[in-house]
Amino acid sequence: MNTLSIVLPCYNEGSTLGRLVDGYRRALAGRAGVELILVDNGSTDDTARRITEEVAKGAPFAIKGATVAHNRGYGHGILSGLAEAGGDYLAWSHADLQCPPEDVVRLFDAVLARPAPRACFGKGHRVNERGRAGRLTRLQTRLSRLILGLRLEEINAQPKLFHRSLLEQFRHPPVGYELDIYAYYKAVRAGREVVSVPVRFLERQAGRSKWAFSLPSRLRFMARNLWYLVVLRVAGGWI
Ligand SMILES: Nc1nc2c(ncn2[C@@H]2O[C@H](COP(=O)(O)OP(=O)(O)OP(=O)(O)O)[C@@H](O)[C@H]2O)c(=O)[nH]1
Ligand SMILES: [Mg+2]
Repeated sequence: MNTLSIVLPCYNEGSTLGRLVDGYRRALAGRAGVELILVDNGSTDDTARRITEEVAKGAPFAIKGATVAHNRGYGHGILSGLAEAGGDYLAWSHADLQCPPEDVVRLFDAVLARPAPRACFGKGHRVNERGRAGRLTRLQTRLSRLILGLRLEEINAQPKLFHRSLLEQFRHPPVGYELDIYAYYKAVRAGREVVSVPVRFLERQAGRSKWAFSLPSRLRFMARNLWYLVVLRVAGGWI
């Protein structure tokens, strides 16, 4: 049996954590060989306590917590969770109720249905209209083609899922949001088949965006993304 570890990096998601884990309890009901890893990514709210509570409640699958004492970024949180993962296949998704838990299950099945699942890179592909955020995503796709010569679509769409052999190729993964493009880029460079499933990126239900809360913050995010594409262009073979 192919086993799966799902990492959810949680940064100040205490208010919705119970609902998040309940969603996974429903989506994963009846699936064997799955573990859920909830990472408290140096949160300043009650996320750590909520994770402890959810782990104590248990689930019909393996559930555990991981802790990052001081926040160093989204990517660092995911990597900390992956370090604790025991599954053959590894996945991550967002922890703020914007990414339906069922997506991970559908993606896992889509990857396993391919002739060579170990050589696949699974990802969500957001199909709902997302206004300005959607335009930024399309711009990012065009820039990645221009700078890297690769067609990387819907780079930040969740979930991401791949065989653990790809993780062994991560030499200098970034600690920020760039981890999504890094993993995707590594997979495409390694000739992995990209398997996409259509997903909906839901409206934020609580709290506020950690990056898209003002025009300067959006511009900073874009500039960082652009910079990282250049980094991959120059040093992609070594990192
Ligand atoms: N920004 C940020 N997010 C983190 C971090 N660690 C984990 N996350 C999680 O990453 C997910 C995405 O962050 P968001 O700020 O919601 O970004 P987004 O979903 O792309 O943007 P919105 O549509 O504005 O919500 C959330 O579930 C966060 O809890 C971190 O260090 N920084
Ligand atoms: Mg979000």
